[in-house]
Amino acid sequence: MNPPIIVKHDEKNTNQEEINETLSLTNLPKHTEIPGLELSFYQGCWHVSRMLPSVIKVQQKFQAQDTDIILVSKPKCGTTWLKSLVYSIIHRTEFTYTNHPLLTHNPHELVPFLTNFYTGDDHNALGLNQISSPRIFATHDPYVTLNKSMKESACKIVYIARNPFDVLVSGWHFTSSNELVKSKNGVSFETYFDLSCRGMEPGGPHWDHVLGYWKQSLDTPNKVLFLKYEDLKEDGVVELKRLAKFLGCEFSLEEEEQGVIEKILELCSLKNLKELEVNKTGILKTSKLSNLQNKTFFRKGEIGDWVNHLSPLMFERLDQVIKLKFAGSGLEFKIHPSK
Ligand code: PAP
Repeated sequence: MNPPIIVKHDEKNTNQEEINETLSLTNLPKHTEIPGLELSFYQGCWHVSRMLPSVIKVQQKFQAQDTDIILVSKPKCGTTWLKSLVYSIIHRTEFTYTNHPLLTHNPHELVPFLTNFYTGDDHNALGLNQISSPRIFATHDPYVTLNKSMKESACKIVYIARNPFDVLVSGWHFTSSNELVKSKNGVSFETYFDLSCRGMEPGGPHWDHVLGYWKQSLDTPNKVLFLKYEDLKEDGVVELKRLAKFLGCEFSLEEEEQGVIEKILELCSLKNLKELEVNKTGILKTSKLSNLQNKTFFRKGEIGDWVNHLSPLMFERLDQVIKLKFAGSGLEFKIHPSK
């Protein structure tokens, strides 16, 4: 096993002005409707401005290997969960369930975002070559911004989508817990809701992000696997089998009989991860976004929590946007739990 990849950020190495100039970011559309969190519009997607130089470096400099596994999501669609699951599937013969790295490491440490390697002077990117294959990385980038070598190599891309109503609520909670946002008196749910309906939240517009990968998964199903958070919640065994098969490491009959799939699901369940000391305390060591606490990644994890936040009028407005944007795509989302 590789040791967990903990990339520390040396703010002194991040000469933001210089990077902005090099990458000609200053003329991009920006908005500051979420106080403390400036967003910039790059290639059809709203990014947190201070992350954008790293996003562009990944796009320009990363070199994918054929054996890489790239996990992709719009923020708050199940990234943390997917990281835990894929890490556990890939490394399933290396650990028992009493000495598993997930028991002592936040999933974001075990499966890093690619942007973590491209901050400041890029010295962290050197570490990429020291990771043994298959390397597992994550990104929130939309398909248009995805690094060319990821598209052209034989690496596998796993996308996770989630119903836009719960994503919005999850996004608001997460954004509200951001120290920079809190220091500016936070963002109201109404403001965040309105921004999301206009596609102007981090990672938005939601529909463009999802549809970009949805189309790719239909065109190249062996290259891009499209998962839904709700399917994973309601039929984890079936989805994990699909996932392992796609990754080329199908569960054997013997493993199935031994309950390996169920054990992975249990290990990676929100209930289990949320109660671990490592996830209850501490600051995410790989985060560049100011003091992100490990616990902020584990909240309710339900299908349908939006009913506790959206008024009927709000539901109506977002529902209309969603119906319009996803019309004809064949893509549908479950917004209530089955049972
Ligand atoms: P990120 O994109 O910032 O990494 P991400 O992990 O995608 O965040 O989203 C967090 C959501 O996934 C939270 O949803 P909620 O706000 O509706 O509760 C979080 O609770 C949920 N989540 C985290 N880990 C798990 C898990 N193991 N199983 C199910 N849901 C999870």
